[in-house]
Amino acid sequence: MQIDTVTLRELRIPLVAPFTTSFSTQTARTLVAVEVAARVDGAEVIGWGECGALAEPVYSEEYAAGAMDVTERFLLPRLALAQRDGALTAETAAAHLEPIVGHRMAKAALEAALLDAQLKASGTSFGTYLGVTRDRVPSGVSVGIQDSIPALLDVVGRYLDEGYQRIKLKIQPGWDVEPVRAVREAHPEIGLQVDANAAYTLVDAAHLRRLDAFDLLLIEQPLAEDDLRQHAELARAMSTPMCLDESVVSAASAADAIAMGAAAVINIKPSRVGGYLESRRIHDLARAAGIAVWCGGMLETGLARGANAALAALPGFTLPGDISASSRFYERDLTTPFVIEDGHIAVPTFPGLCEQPSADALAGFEATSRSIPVT
Ligand code: OSB
Ligand code: MG
Repeated sequence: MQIDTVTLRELRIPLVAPFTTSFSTQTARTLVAVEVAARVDGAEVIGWGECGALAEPVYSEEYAAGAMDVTERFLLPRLALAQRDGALTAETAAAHLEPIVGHRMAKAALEAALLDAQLKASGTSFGTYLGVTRDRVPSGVSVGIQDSIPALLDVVGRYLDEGYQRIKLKIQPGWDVEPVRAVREAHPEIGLQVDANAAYTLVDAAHLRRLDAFDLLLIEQPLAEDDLRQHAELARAMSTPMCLDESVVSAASAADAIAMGAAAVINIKPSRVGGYLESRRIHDLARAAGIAVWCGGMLETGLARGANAALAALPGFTLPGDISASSRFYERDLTTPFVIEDGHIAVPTFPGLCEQPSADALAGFEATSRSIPVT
């Protein structure tokens, strides 16, 4: 393919309600949307990608403005060089970008836009490209830290009424055993799991073991991103299955975590690991190792929510993902909103990774934009 222009837009989209985790309270999603104008086999086509980076470097070291900068300054020039030989495809982009260290979310957004352009050019859906066999995936929801336990029970009850098939509670020191106990007592049968976003240390092991009483599906990332060995130690001390999010940034780190016994389950977030193609490799190696995976999220808009659903339709995704309806986060999405039906989200059948976003919605949410010729 030949890229002509890349337009980077920083968007700020209000959330339906504040989303509080151990690292921040977000009231809006600030994100970078990547639009690639390209030619594939002579046909002009537009591809879209969404960058998972948040406004601030609090989940990982990436942040939206930084992703825009690294894309313009370092990633696009490398793709420009690569395409001079006519060798650029979505599948080779990651190799061309490999000399740039890190910045996986920025790379993932660019790769997604190239893949979207390529698949739109051939009229192929992402699910077909991946070879999935399911046409819908069970929908889970991530519930932020609330002001009180009654407020939490109210929010959880409403999500269950909407049909969500499993509930993930964000936890942090001071908001863990009691909220989890309250939800478990109110709903003895539901699929329930917790996510600490690295808010604990191994010193908290005895306290975290108290969560073993609540029949949780898993505990996600209790310790710091680089604490693989300590996660392995904590995993041995708890009966709740250990799941990693932040620590797994590549197939290589997934292989290490599995070998060390640091992960019984892996949250695959396409943005965190550098894209959908690396996500599939992690899925493949985890499946071969007998490790369950599920698809995590970064409050995706319609530019990426459907692609996450397609990925999650691969056979190794045996646990419900954080793939909720658009309405979980947004009153107005950039594309046709994704809806929950009978507890599931449909795997899209449109060509590419996403629908063409609404020009009105883009304009309404746009903070800044830059169009960069790629020559
Ligand atoms: O840890 O999974 C996480 C959102 C932002 C950053 C980190 C996380 C999350 C979520 C939301 O839990 C998941 C979603 O997009 O539905
Ligand atoms: Mg997480």
